[in-house]
Amino acid sequence: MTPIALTIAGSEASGGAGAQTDLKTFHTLGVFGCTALTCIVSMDPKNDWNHRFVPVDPAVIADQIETCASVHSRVDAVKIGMLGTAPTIDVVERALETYDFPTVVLDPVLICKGQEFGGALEVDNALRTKILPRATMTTPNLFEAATLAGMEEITAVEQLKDAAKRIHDQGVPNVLAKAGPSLGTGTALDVFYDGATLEVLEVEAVGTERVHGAGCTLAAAITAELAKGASPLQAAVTAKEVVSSSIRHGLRGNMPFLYVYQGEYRRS
Ligand code: PXL
Repeated sequence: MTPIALTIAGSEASGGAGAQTDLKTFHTLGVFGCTALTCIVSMDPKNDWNHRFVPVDPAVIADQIETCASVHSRVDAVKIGMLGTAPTIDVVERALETYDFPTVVLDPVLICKGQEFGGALEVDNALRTKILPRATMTTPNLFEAATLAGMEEITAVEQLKDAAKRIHDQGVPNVLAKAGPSLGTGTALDVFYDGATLEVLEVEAVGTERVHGAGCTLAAAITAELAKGASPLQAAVTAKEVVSSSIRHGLRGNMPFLYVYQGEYRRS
């Protein structure tokens, strides 16, 4: 049976990140994708590609999740991306309670370019208390890992390991704390922790510049692999390969950063 994954995420119109990226990643990994859009992001070419952010009415988010959960005989895994507002977090929390999906991967997108910092803090706290405890796996980047772990900053691998453990101890069974190329190791380095196994996962770094949509691709690939029955560690290893391929085949348009393309990844 074809595995099915749902992404609860924002639309990023260009196709470089968000729900569009999630669907492409699911497809490339042989997983049927469906969506519940939480917000519409339109990057502004007249204002440094700032995010114009419009939340979707919470009732409409609930409707979309209801549709996905009802149309398909089962949803094997759910990815949660950008939620963006406290009312969105509330409605997603209720849906997770109602449908009790077997696998939930949380990409804890904390701040989005263009969001007010004041609002962002409220959203961070709501994400931590209402969604994080319902996730089976989470994929924070360096900034998000430091925030969720209550650390000042993370500048070394040992600190990243510590952050992964602290986030695990908040009730998330599997944590992939991501540094990517940011710790200067010459590799793309992430730390996996599941309470027993602590693994430093490294692949050759494709570059060091910021890549739009890489984090979405990683979490979506993990979701797809978990939907197919992979273990969390194996899902993380495969997802890093998918991200490397998507960066290697990334597109360079008019934005000052590369954006990912998943379509050249070949399953072996
Ligand atoms: O890459 C984080 C991200 C997630 N979701 C949406 C986005 C972005 C970044 O632009 O727009 C909708």
